[in-house]
Amino acid sequence: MKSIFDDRLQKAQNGVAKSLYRLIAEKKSNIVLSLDVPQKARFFDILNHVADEIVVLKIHIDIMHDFNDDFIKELLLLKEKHHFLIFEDRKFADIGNTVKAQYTEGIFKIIEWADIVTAHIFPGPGCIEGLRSAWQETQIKDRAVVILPQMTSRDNLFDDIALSAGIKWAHEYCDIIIGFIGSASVYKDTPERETQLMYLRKESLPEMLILTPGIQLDVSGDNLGQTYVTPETSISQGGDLIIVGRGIYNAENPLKSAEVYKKAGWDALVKRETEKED
Ligand code: S5P
Repeated sequence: MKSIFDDRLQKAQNGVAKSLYRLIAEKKSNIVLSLDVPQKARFFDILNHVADEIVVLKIHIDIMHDFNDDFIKELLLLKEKHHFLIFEDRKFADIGNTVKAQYTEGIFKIIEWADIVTAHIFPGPGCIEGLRSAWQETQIKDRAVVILPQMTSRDNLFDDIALSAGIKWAHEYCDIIIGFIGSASVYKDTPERETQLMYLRKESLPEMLILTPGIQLDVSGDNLGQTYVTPETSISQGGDLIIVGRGIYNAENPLKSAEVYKKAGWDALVKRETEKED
């Protein structure tokens, strides 16, 4: 029997995308854990509990207290043991020369350990070229970028023009761009009730992955402008992976919560993919 996303795996050019498609099928999970927890002990405690349920660990390295090289060593050991990819949500947003330095230098040396990073599209393609140039020069085998043609924050300034530019650049830089951050809650500026997320799925290369943050089962937002939809809503509109943060790490029992999100995400994905085949 064909496993989920087999066709997309065959088409994928980037090594990180291939690994991710394989992990999704093997772990039967489309969960990206957004572990925005600055205390190292709590961070690793939660990660140790939920690592088998997730396929990607997304972090913001600049929020960690007491960052040092040991943090990365410990992270890489857990990656090896539990099989997940590491995603630094850096949201690069500058000229190519600057993002190249931010990706490779400083105390974090992100390129050395992050399989995936995020980049904004508004600086133009030079931002992507800067990251790609760093990747080519360091000759690290598998590195990937996810771009943001949408966001989940209330009243953001992303529009249909940004969306189309993101889709176009993802085509052009598909050696390093493996997909998008998507948001299910924004409608396109057209009479049809089509969301930007549906359009993103329809117009982008099939092998592109769509990762959707702003996911919670029981709440619709926070008091700082975040908006949430359920895993079902996001996946039915074209999201492939669900990014879950506080819904898991702030739960009384993060493992139980991760299991609930994993089942909701996986069931919705299997339903969508099965209906497509019929
Ligand atoms: O549009 C976006 C893009 C991102 S990457 N909206 C988001 O919320 N994110 C990130 O997803 C955000 O930086 C945070 O790390 C995570 C959502 O966390 P949660 O606690 O709201 O689930």
